Amino acid sequence: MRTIYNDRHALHHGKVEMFRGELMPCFEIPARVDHVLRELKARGLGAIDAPAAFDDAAIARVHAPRYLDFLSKAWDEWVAIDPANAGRDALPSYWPIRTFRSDVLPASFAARLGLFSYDAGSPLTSGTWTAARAGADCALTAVQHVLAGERAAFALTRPPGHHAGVDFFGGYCFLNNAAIAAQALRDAGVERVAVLDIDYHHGNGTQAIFYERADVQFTSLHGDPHTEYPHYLGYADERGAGAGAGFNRNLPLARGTGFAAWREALASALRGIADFRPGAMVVSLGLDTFEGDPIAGFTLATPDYLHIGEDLARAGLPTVFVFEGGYAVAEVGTNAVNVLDGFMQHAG
Ligand code: OKP
Ligand code: ZN
Repeated sequence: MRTIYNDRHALHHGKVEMFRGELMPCFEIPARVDHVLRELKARGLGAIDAPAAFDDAAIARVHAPRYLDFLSKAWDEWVAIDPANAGRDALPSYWPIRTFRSDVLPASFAARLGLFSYDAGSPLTSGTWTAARAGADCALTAVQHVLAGERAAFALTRPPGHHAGVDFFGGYCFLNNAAIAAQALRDAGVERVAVLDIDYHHGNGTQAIFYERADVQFTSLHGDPHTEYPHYLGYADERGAGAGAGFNRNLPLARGTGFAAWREALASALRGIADFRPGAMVVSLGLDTFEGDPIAGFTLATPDYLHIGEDLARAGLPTVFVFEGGYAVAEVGTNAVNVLDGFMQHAG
């Protein structure tokens, strides 16, 4: 399987995130991708290519103009407030929750930082825009290879994307690479696209982007939001709305779920995807379902990821894999490549 990778991911390197009232070192670090890249090379999984450069049009198909405008200029604004800001990340500390206005863009940078985000765990850094933008190019390039007839391609990117919505960042995510990939497949003429999100955390951004659409079906397996981040979305009764009614499916699982129950949920998810008869599938590939993950609660083991790849291959669809979470840094490479390896062994 071909991998699309760009080293600009490392330009996004947050220092700290807010956790239990303290600023803690970030979990989402460049070394995550370094481990995946090393494992791909060690196991000779396939070509590792640089992304093509796309203009902003494909990204603007998913994200709002005022959000992209904000994000692309945010670091310069942050440093203009105080030159000392060059040495610290920008973190929001207030948000326009219910009853506040979000149509007015305040002059205050801090106010707009809150308007375009939903948590204090996603530091905006000097290289965030460059890294996220290169990640979107990786996803779009992976799409091109699949459109050209390759069975599958892997966008090895960070920061991740599935929590980012039309006009907000959060959950370490800034541009929604999986949504951008799905929309690009649609725009290239694939009539129905399935997005399958197997990250531990519900892909609230991807769900919201496609919630009222029947042409992109969203299915997610994740920790029950009653107890797990992102808490405010990802419940089983969210089935889509309007034209999208019936095209959203959430399979929340209790913290502590092991591979047998997880795999049954995956089988159910894949049956729903088959019923949709998609022309292609985008997989939000999070590896934070691993038993050793520091911020998640399932108990999947390293060999289980080979079986996940096998099950995904048996869906028989052209598949774009997009890297999402996975914070057990020493093991994330083996776990990710196990999925891709298992897939290729059963891709037929
Ligand atoms: C991003 B992705 C844990 C609190 C939760 C946000 C988690 C974002 C996960 N300290 N922080 O879905 O892997
Ligand atoms: Zn996650």
